[in-house]
Amino acid sequence: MSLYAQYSEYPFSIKKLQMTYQCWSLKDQPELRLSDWFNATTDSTHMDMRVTNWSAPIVWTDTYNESVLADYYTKYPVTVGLIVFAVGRYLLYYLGRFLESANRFFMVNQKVIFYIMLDDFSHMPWIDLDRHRTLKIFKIKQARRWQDVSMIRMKVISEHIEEHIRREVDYVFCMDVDQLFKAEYGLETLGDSVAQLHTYWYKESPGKVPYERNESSEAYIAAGEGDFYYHAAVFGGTATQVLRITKECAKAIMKDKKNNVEAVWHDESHLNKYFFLHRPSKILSPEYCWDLSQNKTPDIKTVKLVWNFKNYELLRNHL
Ligand code: 5GW
Ligand code: MN
Repeated sequence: MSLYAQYSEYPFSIKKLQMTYQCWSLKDQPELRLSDWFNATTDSTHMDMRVTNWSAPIVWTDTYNESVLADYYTKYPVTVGLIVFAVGRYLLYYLGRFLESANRFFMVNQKVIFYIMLDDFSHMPWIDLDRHRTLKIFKIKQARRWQDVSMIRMKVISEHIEEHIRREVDYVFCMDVDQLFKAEYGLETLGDSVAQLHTYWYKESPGKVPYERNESSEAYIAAGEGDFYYHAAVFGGTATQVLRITKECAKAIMKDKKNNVEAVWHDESHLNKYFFLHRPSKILSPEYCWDLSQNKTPDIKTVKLVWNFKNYELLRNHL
């Protein structure tokens, strides 16, 4: 009977077995040091933008050593989750091509679980996935206003990480679906908490970026404060950290709602406040989320992910 009780308390989980195994073998697992894989030496094109003043690496195309990373994660494998929302017309227009490109370029040769949050199972596109890739599909409710779609994301993500994702993956990314992978997006992007530099603002000083300036919002950042402006279309980290990020953002969003306040850039404003208070341990260059309609400057070498085109008429009329 007690055996049965134990069994039902700890249902079978591969991730748990892996964790147990990792505990046994933890002594043998050397930590991957930054200097082993990251080249912090600044060249003229990056204008001193390779390491932050709190010592977090800013990952650009020519800063990482792919083979060192591949060797390390072959010895100590990880599973990476990718959470994406696709509701209403975004499901029809973007999900298929987003997933096809992710299958091809996201964490090649690593174990990946795609978590798809959608509002209509019957519109789920059929995708041929490579080995090591799994899809999990969840149904969420249709939002009443378009602003709510991005706002409920934080809450829904935190609930799913808490309920199951944290036992299934080591690292997890959350991304907008209106994007396409264009080149390998790999192990160099993994870290405790990972933030994405925004294409439009990465060369601006903090005084000029669109942080929330309404003092009554939880997302408020005072003039002159802040480090970088981060794009909410990509963020990630360990499952534990992403749980913390999304929980805090969801809490702040709810608080604002109660006070009848809405930050101008919605969840992005709150994400920026979170990363201002809890600085990310790794930052991705704009090559990891580029807007192709921007002119490329010499610092943008290999674009790994781009914004997909938007037809606002078509996309937004339904909400
Ligand atoms: C629709 C109209 C306005 C705002 C958001 C939506 C919307 C967003 C939607 O109808 N369905 C949907 O799945 N989303 C999810 O939220 C997508 O994953 C989308 O990529 C993400 C953020 O919304 P975006 O991409 O319209 O936001 P921006 O900042 O890229 O314009
Ligand atoms: Mn988007």
